[in-house]
Amino acid sequence: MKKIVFATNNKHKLDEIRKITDGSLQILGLADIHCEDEIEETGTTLEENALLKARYVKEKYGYDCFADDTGLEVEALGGAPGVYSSRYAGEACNPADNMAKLLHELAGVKNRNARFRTVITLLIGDEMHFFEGVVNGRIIEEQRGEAGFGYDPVFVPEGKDQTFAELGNDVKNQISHRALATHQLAQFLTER
Ligand code: ITT
Repeated sequence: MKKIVFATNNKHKLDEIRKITDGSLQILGLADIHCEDEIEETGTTLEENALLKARYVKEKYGYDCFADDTGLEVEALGGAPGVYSSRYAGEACNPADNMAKLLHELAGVKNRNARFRTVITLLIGDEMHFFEGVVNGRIIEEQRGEAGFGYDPVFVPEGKDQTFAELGNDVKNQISHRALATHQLAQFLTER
């Protein structure tokens, strides 16, 4: 069976793509190839960061590889925090700090439109492919819900009244930005 590496240490992401591809591909994580390096995300776009990670693995280990990057893009903030979502409130910050900063920046702002965007970069043979998943929604004024991670407690996806954190992982994983991008990748890989 063809082997491909997903340049992540995140077990949830690995489980998700393995489920979607339903055993038709052997998907290895960084731990499976004994890569313990911290691959720095120095890019200024999601595309660049995903490419940096995939290219690192392809060049150092020779495997076909894909990698992802995700950001929350808020319209009234010109697309911020975007590629800097995980460190919006500073390098050593946590999701609570990031959400607090976001709600502070949006205090009194009427336009609450935002979107989550995931980009996956695939390096296979000599080819490079990009896949994108987007979920539009809005930032509410307080945190609601316990599930999920990151900005989930303040993000209500379009067509719903509850935040991602209130909707829970099962619902979120069916409609999320990451799921949309991952499904496109999975379809590409399984048809190939
Ligand atoms: P990697 O090790 O795979 O790079 P990461 O935590 O950096 O994991 P991402 O690049 O996917 O994760 O996402 C960057 C940040 O964007 C993440 O730390 C969260 O703050 C936020 N984020 C990403 N996906 C999210 C989601 O589904 N719900 C809420 N916040 C999310």
